[in-house]
Amino acid sequence: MQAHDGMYIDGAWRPAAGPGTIEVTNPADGSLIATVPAGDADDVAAAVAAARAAFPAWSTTPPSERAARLGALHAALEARREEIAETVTAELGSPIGFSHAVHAAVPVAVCAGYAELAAGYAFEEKIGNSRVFHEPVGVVGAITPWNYPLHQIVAKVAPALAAGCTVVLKPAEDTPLVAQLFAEAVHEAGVPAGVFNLVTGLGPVAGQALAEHEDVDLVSFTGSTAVGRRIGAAAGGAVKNVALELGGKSANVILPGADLARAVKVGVANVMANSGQTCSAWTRMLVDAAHYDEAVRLAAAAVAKYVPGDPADEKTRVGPVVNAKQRDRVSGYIARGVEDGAELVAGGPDAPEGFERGCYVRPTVFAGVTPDMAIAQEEIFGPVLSILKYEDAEDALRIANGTVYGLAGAVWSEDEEEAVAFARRLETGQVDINGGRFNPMAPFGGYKQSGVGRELGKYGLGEYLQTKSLQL
Ligand code: TXE
Repeated sequence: MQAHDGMYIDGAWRPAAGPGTIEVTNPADGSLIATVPAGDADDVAAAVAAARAAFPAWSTTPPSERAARLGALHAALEARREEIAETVTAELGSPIGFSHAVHAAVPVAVCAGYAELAAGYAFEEKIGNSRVFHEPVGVVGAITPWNYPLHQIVAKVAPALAAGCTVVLKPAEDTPLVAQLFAEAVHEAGVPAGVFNLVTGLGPVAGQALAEHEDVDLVSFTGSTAVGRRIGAAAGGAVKNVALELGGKSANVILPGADLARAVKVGVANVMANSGQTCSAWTRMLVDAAHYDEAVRLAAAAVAKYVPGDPADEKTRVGPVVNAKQRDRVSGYIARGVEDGAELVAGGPDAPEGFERGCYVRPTVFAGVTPDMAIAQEEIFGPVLSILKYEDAEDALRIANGTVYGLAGAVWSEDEEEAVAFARRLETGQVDINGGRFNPMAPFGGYKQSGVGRELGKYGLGEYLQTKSLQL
């Protein structure tokens, strides 16, 4: 696959400061796809300097003009949809159908939403005798993961640009190619030099240098809780703004009387999508005692349809996980579930037959899971579903809220109002009611250790603004 051998800094592709490289591999078979430069602190410094120099002009560019650039960026991404889907399939291993429907389509929709929002946003308001201005925070350091690689880039860069901020992006080392495609689209959209900059590199080197750079005003990070905690602590020490989108262990609560067949089918699909590498995945299914055995039977039947396959094949529904480290981590959790006494209904810790060469994990369902087990508490980030039994609604609530995370969830009931009332008591940032659809403009973010701040829509834009009041 074609790759740039430099960094996109100040409107041009420039050679990296050092000689380091990152090999990008296809997790389906381990083959080398491309090599990109591994940036270091010098590349980060050059990118931050470019972003700082571009800030005065971009922050005072009329919002309508910023919106026009976002509209052009949307068009440039739209034109690359095919290439985006193929690139994500190659570097992440996501099935091509899912890459088209989600990895390409969602960021395009989010970008369109921000073009519209930027044009109409009230950057100034009047409160009594005060004029209140919402002003851009400054230079943003965006650090993104590999699981929804373009979506996570767009969810940070589009609102930052709409707000009038300038950006340095450090994408995940597993998926730098789609980030390069994004930089091409930014360039084509006529976004002025220095407003957006890309530094590919390793987390502990380029990522850390960006997070700790003293001329970065806001760090927006999506990734593991361990790294997020470090970034949050460093930002706190430097009195810097920070937005963190971290892990999850979301509950799918099926209340008695719900459409069980549909709730289980959608619940299984939710966990298998993207090989379970979704921070908001409903990895714990909670079912009442009377419907429990039937739910387990339905889940076993549903997961049997997720046969591992070649992600480039249109018919494949589940591909590999992103890399060998993730594969070993996920199969380690599956082994741990068995050791802890959970009942393996489908799948297991070994690689699926015929797929030993790639980073494949067997789609797995556990029954007999109790809330204290590691597989019910920790983020696995693979195609692994745990089914837990609850006694009554209060018990379901206790189990659902009984983890350190609070990112997402689902509630199913024949009575929508009952589901809404239950959802209001979940300690979590978003809940899907009876399979409600993803809304790219609704706020997304975590309660508890799932993060700080919100992404998407006007709340996402607000993260990149600071407020000034003038009393008249
Ligand atoms: O994440 P990392 P990893 C969770 C998921 C997964 C686990 C590990 O449970 O199994 O994290 O994944 C950059 N300073 N999520 O190891 O390391 C890194 O280069 C600054 C949930 O891939 O957190 C990448 O760009 N940056 C999640 C980004 O952080 C650093 C998505 C994420 O990588 C850094 C991904 C450092 N010291 C994983 N170290 C979600 N919330 O969706 C790494 N990075």
